[in-house]
Amino acid sequence: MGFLNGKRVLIVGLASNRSIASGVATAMHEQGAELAFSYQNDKLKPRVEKMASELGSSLTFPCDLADDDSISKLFESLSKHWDGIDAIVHSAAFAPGGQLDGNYVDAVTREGFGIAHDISSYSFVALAKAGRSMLQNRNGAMLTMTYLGAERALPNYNVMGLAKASLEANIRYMANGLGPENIRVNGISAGPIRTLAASGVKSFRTMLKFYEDATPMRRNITIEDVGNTAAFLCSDLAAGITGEIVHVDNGFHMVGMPENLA
Ligand code: NAD
Ligand code: 0WE
Repeated sequence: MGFLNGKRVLIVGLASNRSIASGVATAMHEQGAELAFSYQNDKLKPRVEKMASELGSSLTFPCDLADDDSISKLFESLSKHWDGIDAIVHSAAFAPGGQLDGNYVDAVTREGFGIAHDISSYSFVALAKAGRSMLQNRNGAMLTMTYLGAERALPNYNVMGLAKASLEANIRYMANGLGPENIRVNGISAGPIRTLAASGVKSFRTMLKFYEDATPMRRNITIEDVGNTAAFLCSDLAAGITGEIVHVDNGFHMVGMPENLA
């Protein structure tokens, strides 16, 4: 028995057991949720099927967030198994290689800007458009993952910072548009975690060390930390929370000067 008992949750963005989506899925499973998953491409299919089955789910469907037909098909397929969805978790982002390296003004291109905003922000409302009828009139919830780079300029995060700023505004407008249908929309701003999306980021090691030293909790965030907050935000315990962005970052975002430098 858990606080998500009887809830059906679609999770978009599972790629490995290090994915934030994996922490979310595990926490939600622990709280009694029934899960379904989408995967980006055939390469990820077997991995996602295996992780799903370990969480008691046989519901896995392909979905490329760049493609509206693919998104429609996801909900068409899922509707053959479920008559409704209680929550959709969006845990995906993408900017083309080269965008997240070096001076922002040099690195950004019109194409890179477009793709980053398309996959990392538009896709969240695209899921809402396609999943809306299945979320209606059942205390529905939507959740996405954002990062401090939306609020502050950070080295190398570059155009992804703009895309996350767009995603955060998207959360507020979606919350406003879907509230009358009893659907809540929230975001988690997670601290840095070593996932596939973080691999190859040059300054990542340094960044993890900087966070560990600067956060009031003196440690880095885990996918379990993010997963537990995600489970709460998608549950009826969070019934009064919408349009909100919860920082799950051990307090990093609110520190002015790190204590270890004083
Ligand atoms: P990850 O690599 O495990 O997950 C990223 C996911 O995005 C993958 O499953 C990938 O398949 C999916 N994706 C990318 N393009 C897609 C497309 N066109 N169609 C469908 N799926 C697509 O990395 P992660 O760190 O777990 O990232 C999940 C989310 O968390 C992202 O939104 C990321 O920005 C956010 N986030 C990550 C961190 C961090 O430090 N890792 C911190 C804050 C927020
Ligand atoms: O949102 C992210 C990462 C998103 C991401 C990562 C990649 C790497 C591979 C988007 N697109 C791509 N494209 C690729 O080709 N994070 C919050 C993790 C992250 O990424 C950084 C960070 C942090 C933190 C990049 C630079 C600086 C910090």
